[in-house]
Amino acid sequence: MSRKVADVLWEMLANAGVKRCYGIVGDALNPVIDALRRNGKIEFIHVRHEEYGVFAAVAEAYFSGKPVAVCGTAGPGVVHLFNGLMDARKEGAPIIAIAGDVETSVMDTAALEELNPYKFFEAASLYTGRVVNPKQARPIFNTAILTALLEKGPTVISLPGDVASADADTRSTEITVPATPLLRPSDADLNRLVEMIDNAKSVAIFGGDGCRDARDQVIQLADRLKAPVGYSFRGKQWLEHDNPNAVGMTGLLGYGGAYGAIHDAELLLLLGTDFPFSEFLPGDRVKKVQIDKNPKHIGRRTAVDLGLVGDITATVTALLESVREKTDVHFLEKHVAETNSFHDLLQHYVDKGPGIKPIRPEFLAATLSEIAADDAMFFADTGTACIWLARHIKGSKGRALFGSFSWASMANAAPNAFGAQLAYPGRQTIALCGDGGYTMLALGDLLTQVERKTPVVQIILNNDSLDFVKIEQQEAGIIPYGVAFKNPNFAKVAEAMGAKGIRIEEPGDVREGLAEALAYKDGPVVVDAVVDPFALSLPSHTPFHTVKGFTLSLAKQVLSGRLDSVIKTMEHNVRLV
Ligand SMILES: Cc1ncc(C[n+]2csc(CCOP(=O)(O)OP(=O)(O)O)c2C)c(N)n1
Repeated sequence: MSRKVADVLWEMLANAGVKRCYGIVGDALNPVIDALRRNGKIEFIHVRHEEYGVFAAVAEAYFSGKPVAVCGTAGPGVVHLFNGLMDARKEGAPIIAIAGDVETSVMDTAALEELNPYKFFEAASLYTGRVVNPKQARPIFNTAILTALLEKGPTVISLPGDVASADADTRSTEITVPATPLLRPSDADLNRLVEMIDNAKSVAIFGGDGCRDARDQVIQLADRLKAPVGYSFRGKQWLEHDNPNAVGMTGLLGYGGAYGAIHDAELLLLLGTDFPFSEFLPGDRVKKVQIDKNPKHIGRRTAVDLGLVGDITATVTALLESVREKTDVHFLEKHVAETNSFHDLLQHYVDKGPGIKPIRPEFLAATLSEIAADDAMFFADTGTACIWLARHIKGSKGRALFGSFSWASMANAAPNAFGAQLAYPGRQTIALCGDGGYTMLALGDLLTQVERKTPVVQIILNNDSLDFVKIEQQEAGIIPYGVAFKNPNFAKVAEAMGAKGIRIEEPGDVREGLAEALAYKDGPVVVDAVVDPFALSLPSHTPFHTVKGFTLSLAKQVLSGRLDSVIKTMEHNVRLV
């Protein structure tokens, strides 16, 4: 049989390091999947929802740095990929989406399932190629693969069935991934930075995902400068653990002395971060230097005094050659002490947890962190799970923490953990899921995990509500509305679907229930944790309007006869301070 366009596709993807393709096939993709089967080097992961497949691929691609393929067909199946591809774009995961397209003979005729891929994918995709002629195959596949890998994001290959099954025009399926160049500022710019640092009485560091490979260098720099180190959610896993200068996070999920440190410093170094909450960053009173390998990040969240383009590892390594050691530890010690006292405060519900019913999520998360493996991979749904991950799950050299941190989609955690389990079999992959998120997307694909016997631990924070939104509404001074629902017993549902189900209602059962889940290796586990729906969480630095709004909401609820809920909220949270 002659080589088809679809054969070239898989051969090139395999040569670029793709190991898996997640998705759902049909119509235009039938010749494509037939070629995948013939090829034999790439595993097809048949999911029940295309979006689930993309979230799984995102976790694999983000952690492995290798490209991962996803597929959907045609119009509606392609549409289901979109939210996941936005996530890939925001989280920086190299994903190549193969989008089944209508036959070339009916393009632009409003055919059944027809979708203009250029328009549709514009917001998500870094590159979209539509293959209408076999001669385009090699250059389009090459561009899609390299763009995804080098720019770290999603690309789309829109492939009509007739072209996929046409004879290929090329014999070559080689793909050369260029080596990453060393990227750092010029010596003159580095000298300016050294001068600013040497002249500053106090320096703070705030780091993001760009510090991923620069952990040792940043910690060394912080040590040299006696600088407290705060971090974004994406920076936490690289900069928090085993770092005596760590002072926590700022922002809505914030904790510790990070907010104080970055506002009180004379000079702030923003390293590899595009932290989006400008209101939590200092204004003109603090001198700011931002270093990022993406020039578009410089100065967009807060005005900076110096912007340098460079990879954090290369730049900080160069900096360390000439920056002078500081000796005054006063500033550092103050903010580390503040961080320690905040940690004590956070321990309140952890320590009291065994005696409080409904179960406090803080206690659940802290217990999980304590008993999980040193190389466990944790994933949090957007929602309150993020708060507990940020504040109570401890990172380590071998651990991984991930979520839809920059795109902030619901329902990412279970598919993330599934993808991570396929990529890193044997490691604990643990999803902290919202009940809203789990029932939105993850439940159907529990069947995929069951079929594959994938030992993913998914812990559902069963609070009968879209709790995070309830908090948002309270903060805005709105009476919570449209956020309550009734859940089934998820453990029973899981058992009925062929998974292991564990329901935890008693605080005294938390440790044992979680340990049982982590020890189970024969397939997926669903832990149905009935947690306190009033486990309200305020950020470490709460802007005035937040407190005012929250109080306002309570007042409005009293006036509208919802005193019971007010009392419960007060009862449950006043103890925090
Ligand atoms: C796909 C999507 N829809 C809506 C939102 C807005 N949103 C953010 S958090 C949240 C609530 C999440 O509720 P749940 O999953 O039950 O978790 P909880 O906060 O209760 O822990 C919503 C609706 C979103 N981020 N993503």
